[in-house]
Parts: sequence; structure tokens; C-alpha cells
Amino acid sequence: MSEKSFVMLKPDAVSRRLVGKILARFEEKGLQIVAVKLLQISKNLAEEHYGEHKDKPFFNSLIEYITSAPSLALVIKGDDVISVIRKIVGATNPKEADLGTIRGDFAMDMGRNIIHASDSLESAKREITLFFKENEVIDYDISDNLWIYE
Ligand code: RTP
Ligand code: MG
Repeated sequence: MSEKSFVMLKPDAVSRRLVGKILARFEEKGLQIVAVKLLQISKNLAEEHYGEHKDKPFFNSLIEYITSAPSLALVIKGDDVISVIRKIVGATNPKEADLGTIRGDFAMDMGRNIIHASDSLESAKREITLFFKENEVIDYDISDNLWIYE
């Protein structure tokens, strides 16, 4: 079933100039970018986005990291895209993430794990609304989708 996920290339990904390589992985898989925005995330927005972690010991350093330089926010569409993207992204701890995943290939540290992806349909809806206005998400069809999906 076609779904949308919220994906964010964190400050380390943008500052390390990995945007092109990371987006290529999603495109090559057959997923479709339906919204994109480069932004410097404010403290308020970061705290709201990661609200579920507010009582964790790593919360303050997470907020500092996420607000430290620009991030690239995206909405990506495709069949079962939430779980497909979590697989492409890999485990939270890059040292444990499988090689071939984004975190496994490009990162070393939990606090510099270069990318966020929604973990459920509910989180995706909440996060997309947090970062994008309705008219910034463009629900277009790509004609070669017949070669991606049966
Ligand atoms: P994300 O939300 O960023 O996609 O990451 P995730 O689902 O894989 O992991 P989550 O448990 O939601 O953690 C959010 C982010 O917090 C940082 N973290 N640090 N030091 C630690 O123990 C620790 N645990 C989590 C990571 O940057 C993680 O991506
Ligand atoms: Mg998470």
C-alpha cells in the first residue's frame, strides 16, 4: 500500500556533503521524493519532533546536534515505505548497522547517525505536518512506476 514517510538528513549529512549520495539510494530503490526543504531546525521544533525522548539522558545532546547546522527534510512516497526506508537507513547505532545501509556505510556514532526516518504511519503523519504545509507536499505520479510496481 502506498504510504508517505518523513525523512530528515541530519546536520552531519548535510555538512559532510552526503545529500546526493543518500538521496540516490532512495531514488534507485524506486521511491519517490514528494517534498524537500533545507532548514535550520529551531530548538522548539527539534524538541517537538523528538518529544518522545524528552526524559532520556541523551535528549539535550540530541537537540544540540539536530539544531547545530542545517538539515534536509523530506517526504518520501512508495509501497510500505515506512518499513522499507527503516531498512535502508539501518540500526540506530551505526557501529551495529549492517553494511549496505546508510548508517552502516556512512556513520560511526549514535550521536552522529546522519539520518532520521519515521518509525510508524502515525509518527509519519505527525512529523510531516510538523515540517511541511499541506501545499508543500506534491502528490504527482511518475510514468515509469509501471516498471517499479507490478
Ligand atoms: P531517529 O528517530 O533519529 O530516526 O532514530 P531511531 O528511530 O533509529 O532512534 P530513536 O530511538 O528514535 O533515537 C532518536 C535519536 O536519538 C539519538 N540517540 N542517542 N546515546 C544514545 O543512547 C542515543 N539513543 C538515541 C540518535 O541520534 C537517534 O537517532
Ligand atoms: Mg526514532
